[in-house]
Amino acid sequence: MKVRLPDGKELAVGDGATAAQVALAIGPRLAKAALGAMVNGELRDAFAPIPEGAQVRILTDRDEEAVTLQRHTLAHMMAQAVEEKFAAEGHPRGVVKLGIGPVIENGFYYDFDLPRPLREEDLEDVSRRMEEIRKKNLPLRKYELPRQEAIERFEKLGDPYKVELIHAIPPGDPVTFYEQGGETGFTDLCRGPHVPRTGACPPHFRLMSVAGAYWRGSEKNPMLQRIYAVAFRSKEELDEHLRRLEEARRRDHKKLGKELRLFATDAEIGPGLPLWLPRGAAIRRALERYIVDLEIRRGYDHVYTPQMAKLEVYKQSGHWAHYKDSMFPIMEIENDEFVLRPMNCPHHFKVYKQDLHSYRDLPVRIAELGTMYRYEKSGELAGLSRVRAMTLNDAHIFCRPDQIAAEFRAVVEMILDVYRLLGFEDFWFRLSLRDPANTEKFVAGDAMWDLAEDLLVRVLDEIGHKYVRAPGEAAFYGPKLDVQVPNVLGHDETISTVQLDFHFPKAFDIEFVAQDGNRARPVVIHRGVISTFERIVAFLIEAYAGEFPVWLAPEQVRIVPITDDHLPYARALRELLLDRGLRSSVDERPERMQAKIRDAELLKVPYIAIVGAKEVEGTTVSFRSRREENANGVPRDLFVQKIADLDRTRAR
Ligand code: TSB
Ligand code: ZN
Repeated sequence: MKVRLPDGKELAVGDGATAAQVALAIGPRLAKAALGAMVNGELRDAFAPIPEGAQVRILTDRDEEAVTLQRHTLAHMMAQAVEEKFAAEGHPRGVVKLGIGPVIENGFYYDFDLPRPLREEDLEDVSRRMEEIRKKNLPLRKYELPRQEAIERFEKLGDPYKVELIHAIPPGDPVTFYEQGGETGFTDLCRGPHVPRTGACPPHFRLMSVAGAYWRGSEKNPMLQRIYAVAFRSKEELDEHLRRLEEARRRDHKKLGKELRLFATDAEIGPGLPLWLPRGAAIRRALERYIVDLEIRRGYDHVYTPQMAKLEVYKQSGHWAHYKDSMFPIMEIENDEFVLRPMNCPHHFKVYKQDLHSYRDLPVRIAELGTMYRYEKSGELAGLSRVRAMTLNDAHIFCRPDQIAAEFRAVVEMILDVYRLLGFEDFWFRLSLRDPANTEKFVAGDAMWDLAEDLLVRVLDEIGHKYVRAPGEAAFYGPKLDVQVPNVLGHDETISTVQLDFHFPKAFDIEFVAQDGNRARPVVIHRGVISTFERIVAFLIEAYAGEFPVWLAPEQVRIVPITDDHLPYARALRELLLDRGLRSSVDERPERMQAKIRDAELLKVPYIAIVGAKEVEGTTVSFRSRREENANGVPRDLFVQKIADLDRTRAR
């Protein structure tokens, strides 16, 4: 048969030749270096038979794609090392049971059922054993077993997990195994792909942690021990990754949120239900004032509506049919059923419907800092960034079809203005569309979906912003534009969202009086600009590493009197700042000045005003700041004005 090579040439090989045999037909040097291949654009290992006429590119350790093969084999090597370790400790064969061991971003993990919990030292030992296995350069072999034989084999070994996995393999698919180091080595049920020998894996791996993980992610199943590891092709990449992790740990909003006294969670209140402490609340209030003022200036009408409603309205909206899994269960009183709202939309529709709107009134933009409740699984909760009680910077824009483009554009421009202020740079647009293969997740109506998608694409092209399509990520009621902002770890989070909706206006019989006097349907644009205050504050804590600009800092000035004699002057300065709406405090503790300064620095207060005899005499302030050079003897009024200016202009 023939295969096609990257240079366009054809190569004749035996029928059913494997990737390794193709490499050999090209040349012995390549055959030695081959780790796998890209076959018709898909990653395959050296054992894979190549189909007739396929496009083949042999991979060596110089190819980035090969790292996936290496990580996968490292996962097997880790399992082998764990088996060897427990055997060396005198446990009988079969006591180590294996769950799954997949490749993940930057590395791999493996789940184990073990006779005892793993400790830090165990990881070092496992890592050493992996390095030995790597140096032994054990060859890998792939083989297939009849399903029944495979099941019996694991039943004999007393491994219930693998038996379950085999049962989950679709009928007709082969049950395949990878073995390394012969029969006395290590064998695993596995689909592959892998490198052909353990020595082809890089030594640049690191076992990071052990964590509990339920078998198949369900609390009903036994808890296994998951070892996480990272692996890279070069030491530089590994070091860079570890450095980034360290930086992310330093900035982690859960850690900083505690240290800086911003927010807390309490086991008795419940998971995902954060308490905003005074300092965190100050940040949130500054953001709330900023965004509400901005929206009022841009033609939004702000409202307040309740955080619960009758179930009926969420049946009417389709939330109950399509969003029930994310809702808290029903509350019953006086023969009525109520739910906590998971979204604010129905409330805003009812606000719109309080008046009869003519075509001249549109667009009507109803906005709210809307508090809502979503049942997120406990395993998915993450500090402030994924919670169960949240307040969204929400709005629903009711507009005529001929106004969609302009409104959509205005929202995108507002998003860009806000991002400029906050300093977001590496964001990207995700056009979240319906999954055509899974339409029951979304409200019916192909025509509506097509129309809405076309519109979004047209406006995006007009604005000239690049976007990435994401099938399956749409809201159940329409396609949306999500703005993805990478966090310190480089993971994208959805901050803003703009959603086009032709569904709800019909479901809620929302109308306006058209020019010809007839009733017509407006279109609704759902949009959130700064996301929920929970998510944005989590994000900003990490982006700024806790060092908030003056306008957001919980405490803008810490006033440090050198001795008690200077207390009255310090308090007077605080009054002056208060008069300008600025946040400060006087450190009245009987501590040394240096200790007070250090504590203010630990709280990342942007300005520390030091007042002593000289300052009292000249009505001045001396300050320290991470933002600029320290200064002595600054006239008091000038200092207050400086802070007021930084606050008012929201300087970064
Ligand atoms: C924009 N009905 C629309 C609204 O009109 C809506 O609720 N859209 S949403 O479901 O996409 O949620 C809006 C934003 O809330 C998301 O883009 C995300 O930034 C934020 N968000 C969603 N779930 C959570 C959560 N569990 N914790 C914190 N923030 C969340
Ligand atoms: Zn909405």
